[in-house]
Amino acid sequence: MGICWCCFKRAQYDPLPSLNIKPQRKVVMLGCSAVGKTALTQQFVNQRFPTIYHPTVDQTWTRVIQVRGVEVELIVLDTCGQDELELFHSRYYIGTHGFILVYAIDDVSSFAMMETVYQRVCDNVLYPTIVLVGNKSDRQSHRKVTREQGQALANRWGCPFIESCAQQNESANVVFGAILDIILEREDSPTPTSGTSSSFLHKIMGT
Ligand SMILES: Nc1nc2c(ncn2[C@@H]2O[C@H](COP(=O)(O)OP(=O)(O)O)[C@@H](O)[C@H]2O)c(=O)[nH]1
Ligand SMILES: [Mg+2]
Repeated sequence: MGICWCCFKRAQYDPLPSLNIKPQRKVVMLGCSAVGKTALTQQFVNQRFPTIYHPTVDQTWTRVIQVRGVEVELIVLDTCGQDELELFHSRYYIGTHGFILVYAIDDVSSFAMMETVYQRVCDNVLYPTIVLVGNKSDRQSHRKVTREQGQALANRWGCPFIESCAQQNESANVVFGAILDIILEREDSPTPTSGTSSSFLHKIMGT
């Protein structure tokens, strides 16, 4: 059971002994199958890259992560993929704080699908918090979607854009760190804006 962010911030200054209750935030991995949703999730929660490909049934994972000096239990719902959009369940958006939309840079149809998935999210959530991820950045010689195309889409949505390689642990940490940072940033200043300027992303990208 999570506690709200305001209670948590108050608890930071509370002299009562720690109850070791961490605030929880939930994020959902969305995108076509085989783009690397599970690989990114596994790299983040278990520090390993899966060697066998299993088309995923929806699975939930958790990991405690420290962002902005705060320990948060991040719940990650790794979905089976939205190749068929009727597979867009209410559990994808009910109680969800952030959405990680993943395509593969070597698969143009997975990039095209991002628009449809985004619309589906927006149909159900007002001002959703999103990070757009172009995965498989190691497959440069097979690249079908340019970095500029990914960035342009993210600019249009007003969300951060990251190219990742799920084989690298650091890459997965950047993706999940970014979404959590934006979630917390928006909770601190809840006025919705079209753009998102994550200080975490500015820091990691040196901007
Ligand atoms: N080269 C490369 N392969 C990846 C990467 N991420 C995932 N894969 C491979 O892509 C396939 C699908 O990955 P998976 O995570 O299961 O995709 P999902 O269906 O979106 O969950 C698997 O064979 C993975 O090993 C990546 O960053 N680089
Ligand atoms: Mg999967």
